[in-house]
Amino acid sequence: MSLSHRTGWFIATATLAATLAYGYACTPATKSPAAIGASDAASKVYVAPGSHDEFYAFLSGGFNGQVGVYGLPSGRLLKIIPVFSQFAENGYGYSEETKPMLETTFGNIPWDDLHHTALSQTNGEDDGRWLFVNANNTPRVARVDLATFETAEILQIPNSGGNHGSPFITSNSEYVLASTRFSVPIPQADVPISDFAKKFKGTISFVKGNEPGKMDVAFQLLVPGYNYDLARAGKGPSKDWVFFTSYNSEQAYEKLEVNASKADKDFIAAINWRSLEACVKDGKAENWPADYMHNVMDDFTRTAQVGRKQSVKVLTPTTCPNSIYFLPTPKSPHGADVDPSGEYIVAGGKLATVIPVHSFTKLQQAIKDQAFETTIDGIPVLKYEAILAGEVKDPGLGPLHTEFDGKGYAYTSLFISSEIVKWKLSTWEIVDRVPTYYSIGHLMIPGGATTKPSGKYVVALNKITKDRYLPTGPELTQSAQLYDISGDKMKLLLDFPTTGEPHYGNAIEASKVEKLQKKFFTLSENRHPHVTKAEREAGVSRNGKVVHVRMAAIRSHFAPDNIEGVQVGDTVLFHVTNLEQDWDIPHGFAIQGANTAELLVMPGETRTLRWVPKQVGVYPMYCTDFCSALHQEMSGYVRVSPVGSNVPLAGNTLKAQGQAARAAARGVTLPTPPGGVTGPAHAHGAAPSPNPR
Ligand code: K7E
Ligand code: CUA
Repeated sequence: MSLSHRTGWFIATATLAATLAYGYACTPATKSPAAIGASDAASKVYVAPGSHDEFYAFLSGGFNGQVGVYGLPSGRLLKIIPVFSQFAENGYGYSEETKPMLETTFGNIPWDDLHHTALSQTNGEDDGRWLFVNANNTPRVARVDLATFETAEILQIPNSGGNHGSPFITSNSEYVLASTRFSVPIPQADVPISDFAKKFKGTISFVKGNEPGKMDVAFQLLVPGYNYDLARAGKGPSKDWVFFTSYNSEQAYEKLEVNASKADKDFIAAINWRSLEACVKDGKAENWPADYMHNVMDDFTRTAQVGRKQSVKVLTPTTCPNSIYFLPTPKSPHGADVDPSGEYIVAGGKLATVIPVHSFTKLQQAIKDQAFETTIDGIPVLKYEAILAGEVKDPGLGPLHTEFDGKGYAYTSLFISSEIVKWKLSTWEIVDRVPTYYSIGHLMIPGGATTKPSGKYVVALNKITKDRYLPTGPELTQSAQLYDISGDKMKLLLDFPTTGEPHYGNAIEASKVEKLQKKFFTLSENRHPHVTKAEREAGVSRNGKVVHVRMAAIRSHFAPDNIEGVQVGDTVLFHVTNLEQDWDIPHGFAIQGANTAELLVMPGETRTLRWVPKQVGVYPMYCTDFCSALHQEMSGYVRVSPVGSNVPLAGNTLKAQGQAARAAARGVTLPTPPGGVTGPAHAHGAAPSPNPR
């Protein structure tokens, strides 16, 4: 590269770095909602009461560790799915059944940072079965089942220091990708940080994702100690390849802001996963010791099972040659996105003044021609000019991410200049640009990551909200914006607030997901060890200091609803089974002084709340979900006696009532605990009506 070219880069970089450091430079010219009349825009996002949205949008929650589910075009929030963080609303991560989902080799981690989403694909199209998401901080990948909208499985990623370039997916869901953002000693070791260049490495992991309950790290590729940022799998002709951006090829380990921004170009790593697979098959991978967990929600006990794995298959660029190439890419690239045809690989060089686009055809030719600049740790570096399809000139400041409409156009987010630019693939000319409010990160088109984007809307996922909504103190809601892209010009239709900080998201035609919906769990299939399948099975039992309460919940009572004989310091486990077999009838459970969350129990499932009473007294418990006209009656009491008290353990279950009745018939008087909790005259009545509606 010529000296003047270098100087140009340097000046551009210095300006951009200053802008990055001192805040976003955007000053919107106007606050008015772009060039479309307000009522026109309103009618385009109006979904009449009782009607459904056309798309489900799954937006990552960033620092809340959750996924927000929204309807598009209305922007209505439909659900929050907890994945890597505890969720007070339904007791996820607090109940005994769900706590193990958050188990890692670092212990139970009740929160994480969730950045990206990837819908499962068949033949390059979203199929609506699963949503994969990443945990950035303590590296993990999770599978959310879109029949239940629940986290079904979490796999920890070993040999990783921040799982950012994840969980992008190959076109038949063969692999879910995971790369380490921070290079670390691999395997982990006590080494001086200044040994970075010698000892620190990156890994790129290929996770088997297409068999429910069986996620696993199929193999890892050891790569130079850079920061691996984002990824995309190829499609069509490039479907056997994956593309990862990297930055910090300078291998800086301090003051990265300056020291990792020096080189003109960093790299996109182009990796042929078929060739890696073949190397593994030929026995070229080494088994390295590793320690990572795999937590699976069992479909029948509805309890998470924790598995621990002790080794991982590792390949290197030298043990598996011709499987990885570096594509020089200006400058500290962030996003790497592949167009629907699979030909173009678009980089978001966040400090670059152009948007570089690589050609898959040229890449293949360059490999054939050995058009290599150099080789790094066994990885050929291809010549930039040999692989470049084109550059989008003057796109704006801070290009990050690109999505596609399937009609030959690409849409790139520009963080610093707060805008989306629309440009034409193959001519690279910019055809439109719109402001975003403000500081857009990712953007998302329904199906935009697939071979068949819908091309109707683009959603801007913004970092800064400022004046867009009523102020709410120092912390403002995050902001998404919906633009109509069906015509030549993008039109802003709607702002809607989001939970957490959405990084990426996916949207899918509602019809693909709607038809898979599970309405309740089948009670007869419930294999929870403490299930109560009918009221007469409810009961209380003691095992040392542990009291098990098998409790039935059905409109509008608990059985038992009076419990005596619990002592201060006991661990009381309320195993609450919801006996309902109907859609949308959860019951809740709370007891005074419980220092875990409340439970929300879906029809047919069992959930357990742990309660350790600290003081004597009589404590109310109640249903927290307004389930019926007599919901307020759905309550009861637990009596707590001092340690060593002779109050017998008893609950007023049908079983207890039956025993009392049989004893009375034989002329025997059973010892009745104070309060008469075994008395037959209880409000449940004698007739065991299992399902009063
Ligand atoms: Cu926010 Cu994908 Cu984590 Cu870009 S990342 S903005
Ligand atoms: Cu059950 Cu309210």
